[in-house]
Amino acid sequence: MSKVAVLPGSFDPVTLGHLDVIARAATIFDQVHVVVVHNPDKHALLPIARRVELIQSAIAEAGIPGDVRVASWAMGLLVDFCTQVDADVIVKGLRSAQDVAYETPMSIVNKNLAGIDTVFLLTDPAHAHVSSSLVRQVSSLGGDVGPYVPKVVKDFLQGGMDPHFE
Ligand code: COD
Repeated sequence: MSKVAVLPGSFDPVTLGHLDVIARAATIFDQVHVVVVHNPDKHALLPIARRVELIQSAIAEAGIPGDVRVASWAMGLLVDFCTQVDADVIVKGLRSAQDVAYETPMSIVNKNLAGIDTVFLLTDPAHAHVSSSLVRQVSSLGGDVGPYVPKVVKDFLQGGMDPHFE
């Protein structure tokens, strides 16, 4: 039976840590829906549509195989998106005990709301220190974000944008 996963985040912007989790989820599940959701607790840098484009380009650039789809969701609960795509599980990445503390209540609430489990993939240690907020900070201060993000994101943030993004 085909297994469908939803991989949510704010992805502002998508990082190499996110991309690694997406690639690994694509080897485990038959269909992966990466979904960009606004996180009201975070000050946004990029419009949602731009984040979707950057994820799509990063997936293509990395040659991630499998059925990976990218969408955004602004219609309320994440579990409603999960129902819409008939998902079996939610997938999240974990970097630290802090992530466990942040993700655990969301996982329990999503289970209570819709009976859907959350599967956690441990970060690749090479990306354990990487976060979108770190990237936003380094970028805003003129530093090199190359070690933390896909090339398409680096190019976008550092101004050498593909005309596709203009
Ligand atoms: N390595 C591995 N994993 C990583 C890395 C890394 N370097 N960086 C981030 N991750 C993981 C995060 O732990 C997270 O699992 C995922 O990638 C996305 O991270 P972010 O930072 O882009 O996204 P968040 O944490 O801001 O996203 C939070 C959501 C928007 C998913 C959440 O707020 C949500 O589900 N909102 C929907 C509203 C809802 O339904 N609420 C009720 C239920 S709680």
